[in-house]
Amino acid sequence: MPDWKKLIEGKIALAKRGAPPSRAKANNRIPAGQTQVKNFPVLDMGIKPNITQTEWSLRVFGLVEKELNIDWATFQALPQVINTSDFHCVTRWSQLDMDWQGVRAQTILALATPLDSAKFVTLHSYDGYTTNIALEALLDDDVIVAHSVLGAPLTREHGGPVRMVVPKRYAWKSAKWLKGIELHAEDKPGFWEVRGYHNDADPWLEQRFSDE
Ligand SMILES: Nc1nc2c(c(=O)[nH]1)N[C@H]1C(S)=C(S)[C@@H](COP(=O)(O)O)O[C@H]1N2
Ligand SMILES: [Mo]
Repeated sequence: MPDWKKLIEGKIALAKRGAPPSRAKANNRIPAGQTQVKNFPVLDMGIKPNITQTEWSLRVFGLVEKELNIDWATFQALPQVINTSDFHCVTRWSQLDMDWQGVRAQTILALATPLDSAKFVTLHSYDGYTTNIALEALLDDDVIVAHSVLGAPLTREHGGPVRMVVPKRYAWKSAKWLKGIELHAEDKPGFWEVRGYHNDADPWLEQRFSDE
């Protein structure tokens, strides 16, 4: 088992360490306090669940008209898109031009039909991780339930077989090893959000911590 306390403190220290001169770069794609990388770092809590395509399924539940349980074949049969976006981690790296391939979150949510009372979402992962996001933010065109990136299926370390990708938020909102999308009326802070990370996490507003 990972040493949770050490991992959590280490990660917060990384994210809080002295910011480089805080200004968005001229090309306007690297938000303030971020540095561009090209090696697609791996970040998580250290549990990397090994889920095969056969074992994988995605449950959409809570405030929906129709609860869904999507298996691999059903997922592959849904309309597939490629959306290229930039990926910003609160520990200060950004990787540009990530060509996420999969199904738009809005496509899956439309199948479940959210009730009018549904305003917030918890994403659930196979490693026990959770993160929260406003339903409206998940309905953006660029939010992808992804199975591939950079021309290949997602590796286990990057959240394969399937992860969420929310490009307009810091990457902790992009749940790896996705297994559930739960809709609520009230907001329910997730794993990092209860540990002081910002609820909204917009990298262009530098919403890193709720106390900043
Ligand atoms: N299930 C799960 N998803 C997760 C995490 C995690 O620990 N568990 N870490 C988050 C964090 S903090 C980041 S920065 C990104 C990193 O994604 P990557 O490892 O593919 O770069 O995954 C996010 N999604
Ligand atoms: Mo992160």
